[in-house]
Amino acid sequence: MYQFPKDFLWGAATSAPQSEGAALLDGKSPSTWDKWFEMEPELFYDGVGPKDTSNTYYCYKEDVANMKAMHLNSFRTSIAWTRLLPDGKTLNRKAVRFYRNYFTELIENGIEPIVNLFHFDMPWWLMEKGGWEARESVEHFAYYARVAFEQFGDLVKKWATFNEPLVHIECGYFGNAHWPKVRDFKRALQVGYHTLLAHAKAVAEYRKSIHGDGKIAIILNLSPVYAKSEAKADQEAAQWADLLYIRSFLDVAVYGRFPKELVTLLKEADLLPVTAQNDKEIFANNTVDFLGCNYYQPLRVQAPKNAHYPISEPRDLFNGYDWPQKRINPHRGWEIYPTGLYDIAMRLKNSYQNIPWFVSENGMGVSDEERFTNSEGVIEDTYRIAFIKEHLIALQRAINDGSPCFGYHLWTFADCWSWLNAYKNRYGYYRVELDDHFKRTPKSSSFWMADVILNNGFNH
Ligand code: BGP
Repeated sequence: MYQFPKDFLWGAATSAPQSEGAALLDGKSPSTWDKWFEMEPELFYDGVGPKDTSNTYYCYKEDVANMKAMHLNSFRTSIAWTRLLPDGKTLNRKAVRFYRNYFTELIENGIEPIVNLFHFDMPWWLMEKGGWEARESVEHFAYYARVAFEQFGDLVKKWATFNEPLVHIECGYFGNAHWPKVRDFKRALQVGYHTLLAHAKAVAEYRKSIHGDGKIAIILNLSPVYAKSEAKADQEAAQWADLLYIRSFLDVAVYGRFPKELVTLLKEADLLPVTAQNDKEIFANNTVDFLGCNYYQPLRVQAPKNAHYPISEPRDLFNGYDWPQKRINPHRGWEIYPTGLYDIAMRLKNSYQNIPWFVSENGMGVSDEERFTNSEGVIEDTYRIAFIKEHLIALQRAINDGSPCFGYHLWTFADCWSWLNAYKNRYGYYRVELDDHFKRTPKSSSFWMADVILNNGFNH
């Protein structure tokens, strides 16, 4: 029997921009996603944009009832900044009503809300002023955080500031999957710096808030980094990837400072971001109470030819490297490697002060999932059950070995919209039918998971 600790949090995660819908209704102003879709709809899979997400703005009660039927005891979503403060200053009463109703509905059904503030959805008005590149975004975010804590802090006792800050930096400033889709390493570093400063300021706001008696976290995608070989060049490349992708976030969140090696390398290359005098103190005084760890797949690294550190095209580290034992999810192309979850769990225990943490996202995206529908109309997602099981086994081993993990959230509860991929890959315990009024139907994994939760574990 794979048994989990008492009071373990079993849940699922989504985000406001990926699930709510009502993208420009009831006072909400556009985020970068809403505007980008207006400009280039053809870039979004099947032309489905951010207004066609899974409609929870209208049917959250149905979702909560389904969560209850599955025995979930926790659930994460985010607040849309552009809904709560459409112009950055004015409180939108309709948003307050919506989120209070939503969180209350969860609580009354025995499901603890875990609420995140930023899930890649930069307000358009702020993007026009430079987005995270502009220092003023830090103050705007701190104000938004303060308002959110004031309005919902009596209901919500577990908060997160950012979801996967690496992703909006990487995809927006050294890739082209997020707005403003530029490729500029120096600008990316400035964006990263301001994001983390905004995180620390939001933590400070929480601790000052009248409702600040709960806990606050950041959610990081902690994909463990593995070098291709023992060769010095590959080891160095892995160290750089780890420094940039993992430690620059984890060290700030848990220790309140950037890794020395990173600062030295950036200084030598004249790439240090612009900072202000008291920033160091802000980082140092505002470390997190707990962490969320999103884990999908590891990073396999090999040294690029003639590498000089810092490498300002970080994606060069991952190109063209075929790991012979790789198991690939054929439906999404991502590697399946449950041991990675064990490794990161033990690293948090051993190198990050035994910080309490939970799996805030893990999951398996599958395209054209309707092909697995059985004669009773249920999607038989046995591949997802196998995926979750393997990851839970790795997680349980880490917990037995002392890693202080207190929960597991699947991405996601009901299929939701995903950025440029829209509904290409489905992740939910529940199917959402876009052509049939967003109708929800449970997949096999939801029944399997309901049993796991009831027993707080499972047999083989
Ligand atoms: C994470 C994000 C989620 C979600 C998930 C699945 O990085 O936090 O927002 O989208 O990945 O990835 P994708 O939707 O790209 O398949």
